[in-house]
Amino acid sequence: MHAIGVISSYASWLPVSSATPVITLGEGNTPLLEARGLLPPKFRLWLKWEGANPTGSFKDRGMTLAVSKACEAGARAMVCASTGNTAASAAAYAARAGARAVVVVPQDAVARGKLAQARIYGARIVRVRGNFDAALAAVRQFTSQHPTVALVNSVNPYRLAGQKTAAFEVVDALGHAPDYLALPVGNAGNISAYWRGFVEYHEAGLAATRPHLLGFQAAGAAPLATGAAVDHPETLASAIRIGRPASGHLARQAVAESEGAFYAVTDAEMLAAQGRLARATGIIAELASAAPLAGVLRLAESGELRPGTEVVVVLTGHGLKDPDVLELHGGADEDSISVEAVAEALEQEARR
Ligand code: AN7
Repeated sequence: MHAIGVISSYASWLPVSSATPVITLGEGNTPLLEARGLLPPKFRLWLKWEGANPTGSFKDRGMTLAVSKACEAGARAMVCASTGNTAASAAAYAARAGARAVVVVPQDAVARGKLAQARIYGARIVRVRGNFDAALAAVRQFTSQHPTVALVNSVNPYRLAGQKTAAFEVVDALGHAPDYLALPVGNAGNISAYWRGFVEYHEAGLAATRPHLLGFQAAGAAPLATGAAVDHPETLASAIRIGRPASGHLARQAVAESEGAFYAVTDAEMLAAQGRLARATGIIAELASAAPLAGVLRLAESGELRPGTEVVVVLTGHGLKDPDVLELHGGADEDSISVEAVAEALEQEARR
């Protein structure tokens, strides 16, 4: 039978039973696309396109499991703090489950498309005068005292269990683990989940090796790259504007075990990589998702990345959610012309 969604596709690897209601929107099974022309030919670059998930980000992999398990346990409402994508995903899966969602977001720091998603899915949106870290602390405090309200941030272990399926898909698609896996790091759940997935496949004999994990943060919000918590994280990549990552300990352990590293990239580097990606591949990834691409381009240039290696860059979310960032790339519309003048304009292009 054709499996729909990550729970049915990878049930034996997940903490589910016949008693678990499967709340799915058909997440996972996302494309692994080879990208030529971005790195020199001595590297092999693959893009794991997670913007192809139902709400436009990798969060759906963990949300299907977190919401399914919350429903199994009888929870009536889902709550999260979010820089945007978790809010959109929680709201969508709660809608699918017929449950309430309450999302707590930092005011003026969430991409417009993500907020619009949460709104149309019917979530209650609570905007706080504070950053993501403060919002997460508030919802953790509340849910610890209210067991019928499920906390669906990645501190919920079901989130990481669902998200590890992306590592399984990478190995299933390539037939082996890549040399390097590069991804953006914010609250540090996803990098920890990938590591778990690679370790489990390796232990089961389904992959001979495990990749080196390369975690990329925004320079103004880089607690793991610098080793110090950030009180006032700042970056245009609002998804990863996080100063005190809740899963920082897991991520540090994963990067150490994999013999990988954390790095910081600037907003300018991310913007350049976002534009290059779109022109070279036809993919619009969000700014945070361009962080690992920017970083890998830099490491390949500086010689830190061994030639002959295979690299997977995880593009975690869809760029269309954040039109304000896309507009920073310029390219304003030309003045309109008469219908009669169209032929002449096309003629010019045809001669180029
Ligand atoms: C596109 O939505 O934290 O290191 O609240 O949206 O697992 O946190 C989003 C994070 C990378 C970082 N790429 O992943 C939220 C939130 C995108 C993201 C990350 C996020 P983690």
